[in-house]
Amino acid sequence: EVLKRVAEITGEENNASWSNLAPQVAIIMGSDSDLPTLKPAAVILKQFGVPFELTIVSAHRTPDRMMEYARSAADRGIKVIIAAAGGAAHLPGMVAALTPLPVIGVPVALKVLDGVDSLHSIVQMPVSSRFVFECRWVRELIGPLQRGIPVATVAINNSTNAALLAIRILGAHVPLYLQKMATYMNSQKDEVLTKVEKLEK
Ligand code: RP5
Repeated sequence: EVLKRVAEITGEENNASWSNLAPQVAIIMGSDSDLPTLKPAAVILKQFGVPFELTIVSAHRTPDRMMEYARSAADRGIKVIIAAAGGAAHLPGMVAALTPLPVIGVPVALKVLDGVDSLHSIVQMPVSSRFVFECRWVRELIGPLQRGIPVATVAINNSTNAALLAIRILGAHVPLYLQKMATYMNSQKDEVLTKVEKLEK
């Protein structure tokens, strides 16, 4: 079912050749209505040849599934989680609280509030430094600056950047991904320089 979905959104009939590998990135979202927003992330991961899985995990509607999913992710070989949600977007923060893996949050814009609610829900992690520092004076000294459970939040609806960031994180241990990232960056540079040349002609 998941493979079918990935094939659907990446526009390819057969993903078996690469998706048979153990997924390194997990793309999860609060609802299937988030799927169009996550499509660019899936396309980028596919383009870079990064095996990923993609599914729906709702913090509010399937809390038990969310806990099970987040707690088992690292043991299943997942290295980075991209979590997207809209509105009261608690999924990325809750998942980050349940796994030591890096979590990248994608705020999804809904029809009201233009996604600012989602952005603030994801970026403003409210976990107190109390859990991190046992010593009271250290807590009081740096408490306001320290929070403890980070979510690397990208811009509203920007799942492309979420995927690129995930690949950079993986690239710390996989030189091939760094090479591919350098090539990707060069192609962006060339694209701009071509436009400059055209404009200045
Ligand atoms: C969030 O509520 C989801 O991430 C989605 O962005 C939003 C609306 O969900 P649906 O009502 O479309 O299922 O949990």
